[in-house]
Amino acid sequence: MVSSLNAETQIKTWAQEMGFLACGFAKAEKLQEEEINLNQWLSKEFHGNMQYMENHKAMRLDPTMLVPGAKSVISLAYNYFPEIAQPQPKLSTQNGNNLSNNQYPSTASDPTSETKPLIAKYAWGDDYHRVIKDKLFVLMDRIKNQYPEFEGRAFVDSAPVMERQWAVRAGLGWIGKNSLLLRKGVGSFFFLAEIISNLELQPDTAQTDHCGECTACIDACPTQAIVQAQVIDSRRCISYLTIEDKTWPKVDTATTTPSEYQTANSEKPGMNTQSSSTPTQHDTGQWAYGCDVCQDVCPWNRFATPHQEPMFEPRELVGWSHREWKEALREPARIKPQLKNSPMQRAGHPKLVAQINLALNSEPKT
Ligand code: B12
Ligand code: SF4
Ligand code: SF4
Repeated sequence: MVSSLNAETQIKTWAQEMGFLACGFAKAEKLQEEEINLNQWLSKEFHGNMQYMENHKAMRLDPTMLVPGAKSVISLAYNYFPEIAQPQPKLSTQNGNNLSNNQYPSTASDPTSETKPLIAKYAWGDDYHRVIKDKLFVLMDRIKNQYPEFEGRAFVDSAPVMERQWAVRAGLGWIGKNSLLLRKGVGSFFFLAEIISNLELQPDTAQTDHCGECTACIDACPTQAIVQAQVIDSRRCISYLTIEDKTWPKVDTATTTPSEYQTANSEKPGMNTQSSSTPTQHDTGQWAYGCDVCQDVCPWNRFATPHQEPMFEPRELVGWSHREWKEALREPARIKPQLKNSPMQRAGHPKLVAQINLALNSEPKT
């Protein structure tokens, strides 16, 4: 049946039916201003050892080089905000002041509960790359059925695409001071994805910035990784250290206590744990995989509502107590099945185990 809706409304309706939180369109063209910022970011080595961020720069800045004939970027958001909360560490500002209660969103639960490894919410369920890509393929089939001239390619955090910049242009939200895409009335706990296509679609209007005078994310970041509004020095970011940096933690922590760990690292050239430029294990604290602090404190995330995606339901390990983790570490066969199809596999098993040990030995911040 041929629909009477125009292509833009039709695609947005399908996206909504398929569970996407938002969908918008941008003209596929070179990102001019972003080029300067990307170059600055790379020249300051804020990407650490994420070598892939240096690659394919021309494609990263210009979707028509990635997908020849591209006319539009269809930008989509998919919610991953969970219904339940893991106990969070007590958050404090850079000055050591505890954040007032009204700076805790509804997700941040009892800060005094026993120490357990914290896992970023995005990684609680099945790997989003697969889950969302499958949905994008279904959406592309529907578009193709109705618009046979349609050609396109689907992306989810998997290619040189500046996803947040496209989401801004497509009117999905604005880039917060924590550098994440925020959406009014929603927050930031969603993934971004794109279909780069040859369809000419009417671009949406970019939203204005609604951070205002707020600096909660900058103040709460445990490692001062937000070096200025919207700019992350990945080398300091717990998310980078615990997911991307294959040289972190620096020693085999499986048998090392936090104080031994500090001593071992301070003896290594270039790894003075007291240095202001290198985060210490105390900074990663209870975070064993990823970090949500700059999102948990964001007032816009008080509006987050739980996702409806069965594949993002949390694995058992998210709820393990301190004791259960200790038992699992003595019996690694218990951990492996928990990691099947999990985004946490990105860290690799030995790195993950080392980080779990660190987290178990860390004191909740007071
Ligand atoms: C590399 C990367 C990281 C790195 C670097 C983070 C970063 N902010 O760049 C690390 C490993 C630290 C990371 C962590 C996380 N990530 Co990440 N990451 C990416 C990835 C693959 C590329 C991002 C990128 O291009 N960075 C390069 C910089 C230069 O880009 P940029 O920040 O947009 O650059 C702008 C600003 O820095 C600014 N800027 C730079 N210099 C200057 C200078 C001045 C003067 C000014 C004014 C501005 C400015 O302008 C730049 C361009 O316009 C994207 C997926 C993708 N392909 O886009 C996911 C992505 C951004 N990550 C995502 C997520 C979920 C996370 C985490 C929340 C995961 C977690 N819980 O642990 C954390 C959040 C940390 C944080 N606060 O950013 C989501 C974000 C969804 C959203 N709502 O925004 C994405 C989009 C993946 C996805 N498909 O959903 N990530
Ligand atoms: S993810 Fe954590 S460490 Fe990284 S910028 Fe946000 S609060 Fe800081
Ligand atoms: S915490 Fe405040 S400054 Fe940071 S992203 Fe949220 S609204 Fe913007």
